Amino acid sequence: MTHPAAAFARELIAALAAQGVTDYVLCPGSRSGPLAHALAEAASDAPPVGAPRVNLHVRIDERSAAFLAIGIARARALTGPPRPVAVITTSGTAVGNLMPAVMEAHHAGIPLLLLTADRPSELRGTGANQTTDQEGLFGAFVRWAANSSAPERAEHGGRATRLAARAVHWAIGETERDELATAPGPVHLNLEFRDPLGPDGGSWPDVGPGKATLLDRTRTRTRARTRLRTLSMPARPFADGTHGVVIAGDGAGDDARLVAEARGWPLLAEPTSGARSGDHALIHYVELLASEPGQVLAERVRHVVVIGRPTLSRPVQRLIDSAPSLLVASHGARWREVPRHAERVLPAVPEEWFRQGNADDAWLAEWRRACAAVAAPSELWGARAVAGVFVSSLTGGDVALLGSSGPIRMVDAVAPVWRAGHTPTLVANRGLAGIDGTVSTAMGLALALGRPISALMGDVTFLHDVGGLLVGSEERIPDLRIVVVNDGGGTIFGRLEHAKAPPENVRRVFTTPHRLDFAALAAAYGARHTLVKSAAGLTKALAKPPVGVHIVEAVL
Ligand SMILES: Cc1ncc(C[n+]2csc(CCOP(=O)(O)OP(=O)(O)O)c2C)c(N)n1
Ligand SMILES: [Mg+2]
Repeated sequence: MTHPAAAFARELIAALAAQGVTDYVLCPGSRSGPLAHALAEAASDAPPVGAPRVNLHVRIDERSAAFLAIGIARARALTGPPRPVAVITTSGTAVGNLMPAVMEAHHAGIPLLLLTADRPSELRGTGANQTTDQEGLFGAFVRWAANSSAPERAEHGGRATRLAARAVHWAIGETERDELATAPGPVHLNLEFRDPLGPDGGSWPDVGPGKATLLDRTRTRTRARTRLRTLSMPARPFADGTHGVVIAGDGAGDDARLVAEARGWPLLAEPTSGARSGDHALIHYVELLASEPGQVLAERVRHVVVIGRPTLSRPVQRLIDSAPSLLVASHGARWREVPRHAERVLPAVPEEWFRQGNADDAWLAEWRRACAAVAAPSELWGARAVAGVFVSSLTGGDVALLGSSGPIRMVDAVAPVWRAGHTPTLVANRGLAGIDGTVSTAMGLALALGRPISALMGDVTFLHDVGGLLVGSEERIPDLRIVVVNDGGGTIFGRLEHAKAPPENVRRVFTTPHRLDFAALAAAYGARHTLVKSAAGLTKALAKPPVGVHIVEAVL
């Protein structure tokens, strides 16, 4: 006889798959057993009749699993419409471990489906083991949360299918609310299961093709975007020849370059903007803005257009703060983080901004000259040099992940301006800029893309999520190279105001130095390890694409 829990789990997975959810990250546990059995069957070499095709990854640590899911979702978004990635956990503290990734996904606009198993309501508040208040645990960090009562024998089915449809709908940001407020994000389904939780050998249901396949959704979304692009904007938002700049933050995309070129304005593009190309993009813009001549130029700026979400440097933030006229578009998921003085905040770049104007060529030329005059500190070996070698090892089609703290800022300082259309894809968890989950995110990116990728991160960032290196013996190992900048701790704080404290205090409570043996660590996780101490050594270590996991430790 079929078990109600098992039947519900099969229907839910079948319905999610029909909605386009192909990737599942599962953590072990008993209460989530019905989902685990269903996924194991569907992902097996000989799936039962009617089971959907799914990509299954199994991880022990739920915090790492959820960041792995972020990596997978980021990879999917590089090649298509937003596609939710499911994370499955048992009850209790397992659920709480998802929170960091849920917060990042909320701010970065990444669709995650959190499927958390729970005791049935009659066992809650009775002292049952591993039972807590899971409903609503993620608070404002999820687009939608629903509790699903324990499946009953008398049920006819269909409930899991409807739940799946609504969950996907919310996760990809396709809601009826104000379009400005919608963006992909995490969704929580708290799923009660009553015993028995074991396998029942039951058959897979036919849930139909799914009300709307993701492909259909893409079409609706494209239409929505076109509509937004023609939103009525002031007929001439920028008078010809006015002095403006375009700031391209995380996730801006090529639109930022096109707008800068149409207006004839300089383009200040962060490395993960995807817009750091063409001849309007400037290098050394952070150093320029921090300098005297840069401040004089900044004072003459009339319009600041921000596309994407800039987070990396204080001089850029000051330019935004002091802009006499500020327009923001495609800023990311959470519009409350937009600077308060923005006159207009648009979900997408309006068509008018792309229309060619009569540019004041002298304005751009001044910026170019000023940037060229900023002497970039040259360095034989140091964090800048590592970033420089790392970035120059990347070519047009490459994807790389940048950790928070020093490394992404070094890349901002040294990365070239690429030829339009030849930019490597640089990604980073800039939603909340945490140093957590970075190894796992890189793993997820590499697994989902199915080709070698590389990551650059600091030593503390690496150690924070070193558990992300744990890939079980039954699991697929990605081809991933992680370049770790080992400068003996979190050195970013030494460049901030904290450095005024006595050095021994700064060391202990900010830098947090360690004595980690990275070679031993890599060996324990079955990863390759290479120690490099020079730019030439690093260049050599990066010459060939990685096979399996390869830790390149750049000791400063
Ligand atoms: C989860 C989380 N905890 C703490 C921080 C604060 N934080 C920012 S940078 C940093 C140190 C990072 O050190 P490392 O990765 O070695 O980079 P470095 O500063 O040396 O360039 C810390 C602890 C954070 N961003 N995220
Ligand atoms: Mg460090």
